[in-house]
Amino acid sequence: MNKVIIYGDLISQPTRAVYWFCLLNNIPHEFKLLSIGKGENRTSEEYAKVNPLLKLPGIKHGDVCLGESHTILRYLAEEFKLVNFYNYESLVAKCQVDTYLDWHHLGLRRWASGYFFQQFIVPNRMQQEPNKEILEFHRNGLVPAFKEIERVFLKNGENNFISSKDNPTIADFSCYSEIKQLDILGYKGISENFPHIKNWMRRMESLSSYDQVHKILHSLKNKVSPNSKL
Ligand SMILES: N[C@@H](CCC(=O)N[C@@H](CS)C(=O)NCC(=O)O)C(=O)O
Repeated sequence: MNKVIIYGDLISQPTRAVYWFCLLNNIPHEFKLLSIGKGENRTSEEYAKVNPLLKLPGIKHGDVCLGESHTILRYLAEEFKLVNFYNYESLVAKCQVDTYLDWHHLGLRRWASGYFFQQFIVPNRMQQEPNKEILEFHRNGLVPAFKEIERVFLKNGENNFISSKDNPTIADFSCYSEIKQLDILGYKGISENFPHIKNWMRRMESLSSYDQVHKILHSLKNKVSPNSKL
């Protein structure tokens, strides 16, 4: 069987989601690093053929080339018959997972990635001061996003995982990767105000291969200024 070639950079949330999913499920794969910092995703001729959108991650599996992490996760779950992670045999169960995946980009990622960009990328990669208004705008947007995750997706603790009562699905990997990133900024909003998300994160962290995928985030933690006002 062909290996899945994953093109990515572990600083990227959707790359971590795809990579973790492959490791956890023993999907035969090879990880090809394209450094976002060096702009390699935009200059590699090989990658332009895999994902013409030029964003990370992308995969090549035999002749199949895909971009967009949610498409990739759906593909992997179906191709490798991982029915628990995306129940393609039950239209309704599948739609419940899709509801989260469709909500994710504007519901959570917009706020979490905007906040990360101002607080981490602007000072560390662009050597500029974060824009306080933009930072505050994204930080405020996180609160309703977390409320919706607790109320709608975790059903205030009734669900152990994002779109299912008892087992993680592809939606959990996407959601976790986005939220975990806030940790390295010392963001305390979840531990202080969102107990259901906090408990769910602990459950995700007990899954195998967690450490391998998140090493990079722990190493970046040291680079965040201790004086940052979070
Ligand atoms: N909706 C896409 C988002 C992909 C995305 O925004 N990737 C970022 C990293 S998190 C990227 O490639 N940034 C580098 C660039 O735009 O050049 C997905 O889920 O895969």
